[in-house]
Amino acid sequence: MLDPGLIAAENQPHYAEHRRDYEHLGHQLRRREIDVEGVVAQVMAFEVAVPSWALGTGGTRFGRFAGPGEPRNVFEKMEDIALVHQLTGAAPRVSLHIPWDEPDDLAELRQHAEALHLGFDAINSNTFQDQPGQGHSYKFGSLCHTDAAVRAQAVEHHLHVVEVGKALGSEAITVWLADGSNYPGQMHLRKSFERVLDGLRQVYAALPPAWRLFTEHKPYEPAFYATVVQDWGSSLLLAQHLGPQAACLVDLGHHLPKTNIELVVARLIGAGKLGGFHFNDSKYGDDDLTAGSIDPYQLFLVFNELVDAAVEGVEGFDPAYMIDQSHNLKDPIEALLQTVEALQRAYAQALVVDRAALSDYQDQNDVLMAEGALRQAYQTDVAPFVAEARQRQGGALDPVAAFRASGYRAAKADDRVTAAYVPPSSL
Ligand code: RM4
Ligand code: MN
Ligand code: MN
Repeated sequence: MLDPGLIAAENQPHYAEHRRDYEHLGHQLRRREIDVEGVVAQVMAFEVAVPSWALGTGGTRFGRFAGPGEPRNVFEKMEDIALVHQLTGAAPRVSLHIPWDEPDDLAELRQHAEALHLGFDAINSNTFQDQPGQGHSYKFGSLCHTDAAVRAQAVEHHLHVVEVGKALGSEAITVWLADGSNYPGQMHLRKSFERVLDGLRQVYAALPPAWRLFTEHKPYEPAFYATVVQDWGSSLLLAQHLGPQAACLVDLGHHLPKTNIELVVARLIGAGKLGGFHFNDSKYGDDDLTAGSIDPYQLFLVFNELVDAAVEGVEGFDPAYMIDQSHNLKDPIEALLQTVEALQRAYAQALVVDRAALSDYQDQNDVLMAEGALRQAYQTDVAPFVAEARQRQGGALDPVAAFRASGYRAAKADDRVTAAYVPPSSL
């Protein structure tokens, strides 16, 4: 963590200018009858979880180009996440991947998190890789496998993940399965789904009452012909069969190009089954790029659906917000600071939509004006609101500048000198 005085000193020379920008924006929006203080308060309340796997430099199957001062273990990753939270005021929880970031001593990790004022969000299972010493291979699937012994091992892993989560204070498990096939005929398409559902029923039965189980769909990779949970329809079927504690997780990168993701989100909200998000952005597939870097309008349109549901008070609407990115080129901390800002910005833009006007235009079938209501909000530069929300929570007016000025990465490059951390995504 940084000395709060350092953040204040970074903010100070820019404060007067920021205030002018903030007042000016407020003045503009008051003319549109927007509750400016309400928007800032809602941005301040926005929280997103950081994945433990995002703090080391990521890689592809072609290689990995590590940066200096990377965290070497989950304890150091938590330190970096605490810094992201300190600078943004919006990242108070971590989403762990098991067994990638499973510590030997769970109580010690929980204490470490508490000392850093961090909590734990949904915990992730991993049956897409074989682990050393494992009895059965997941080469041909885990919960969908034809061999009952493999399926039992995969169920056992999920039960273990729930136990780890309980010890840390998580209240949800995210299940993304690589299960699928590469060639027509390889896998029975209908029965493989039934086997997955059967396995998830066993996991569901072990959930504590306050827990949720998120099913995460993905169209392809590593299965290149047919993935068992390939789309939101399959995910919704699972969640509906499992019961009220199950819901669907939307990873923005898990859609084929040009999929209307905001429509997927609206459908899941309508079905009472939107469990949460893995935020990122994508140009082609599961690219895991910085949220808002490729299609910020789509991100805004997704948040527009979320704000719409919140304003309407849709029953049971309580999605978990998480990031799922791979930082191959950018400094992971800087990429996360940029990500949080992009999410807050999309949220603030959605909050300044004139909803009453939009609704009237929709009723009147005034296509141009309805679209214009969304465009007007999207084209509003809400950056001063987001900066204001950050600095009111002790964060930085410009988080990346404050991070660079702090010398944190250089100091860690000196401290974290043993063997470089190898992220699982490069294995
Ligand atoms: C998958 C999926 C999961 C994530 C892994 C690392 O594509 O997005 O959510 O846990 O990658
Ligand atoms: Mn994901
Ligand atoms: Mn993914």
